Amino acid sequence: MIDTSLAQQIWNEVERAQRILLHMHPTPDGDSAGSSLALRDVLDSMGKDVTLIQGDTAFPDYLRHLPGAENVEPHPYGSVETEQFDLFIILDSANKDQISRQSEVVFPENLRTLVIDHHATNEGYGDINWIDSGYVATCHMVFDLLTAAKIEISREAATCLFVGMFTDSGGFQYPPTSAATLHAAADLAAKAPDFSEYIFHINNTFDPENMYYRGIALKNIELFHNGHIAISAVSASELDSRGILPDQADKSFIANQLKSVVGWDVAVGLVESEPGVVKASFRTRKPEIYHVGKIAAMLGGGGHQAAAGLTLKTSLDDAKRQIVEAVLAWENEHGATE
Ligand SMILES: [Mn+2]
Repeated sequence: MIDTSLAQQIWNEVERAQRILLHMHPTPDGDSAGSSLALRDVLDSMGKDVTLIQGDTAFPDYLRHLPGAENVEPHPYGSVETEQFDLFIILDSANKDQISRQSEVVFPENLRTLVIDHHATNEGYGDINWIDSGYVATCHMVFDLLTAAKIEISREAATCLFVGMFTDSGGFQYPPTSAATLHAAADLAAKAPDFSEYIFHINNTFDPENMYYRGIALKNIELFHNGHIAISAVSASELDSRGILPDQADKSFIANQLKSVVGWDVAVGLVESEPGVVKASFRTRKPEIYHVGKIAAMLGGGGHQAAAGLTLKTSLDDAKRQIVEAVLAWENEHGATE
């Protein structure tokens, strides 16, 4: 639930602004794309001059059929003339790295910033911050914000919000999915009755290379700490050997597969996207013991209780060592026992 006075403050801010900037975070997911596309649709209907930039990453093919995707502009934050905007609404981005990693993110003095996010690690770096890790998706926050102001949600915006809620919750599985999540999803589904077609596209838009990666990743499983930590690491040369692009190496999928094994409490998919750069995806089957968002944050990453991400500028072997050490340090501090 959004606090009434905060909702009022946010809408006052939107009211005052004419030129509004929105972005997507690096490697955008359904929640980043869905929340920004939906808000773009709503603000556009309100007569605002809205610019939605794709940010660091090319807009991914599997999200390209989302309504409004054609309005995404192919710029990173660093190439935008930010002085021209009155307000930057920053969605689903736990820190400024999630705005851009290509250049330092600076806000010009005249630009008001509004952060809306559900990552527990978000410290609130905007002029106004609405951060609530009780939400499973930023799309649900946007839904509540619109509902609080009794703003009409179009079929297109409803589709985008539904998709973000569905994907970020893993199909309504992950905490903190609640009755409130399902009520919001039901309202959105009523406005966008063909939601399942969009979910089909998202789950069935693979390249052969996605499968080649999965094959290598499942072959490379290693266990640490008496088998409580399972890590699958795929090197840049292995990607190369099958013509797999780093974006086709879905390490979150692999981490989810690993965590399905009884006893593999912390599951990590590692991909060396280029020599010396390792990207990690964390999942846990015991979020009450291992807050992987906070564990990833110990190494400069971030995320949620049961799902998190991290980039390390090091070798694969050193990345494994750092991650295992971070999990052990977390256990020592929080008294995780078997
Ligand atoms: Mn999210």
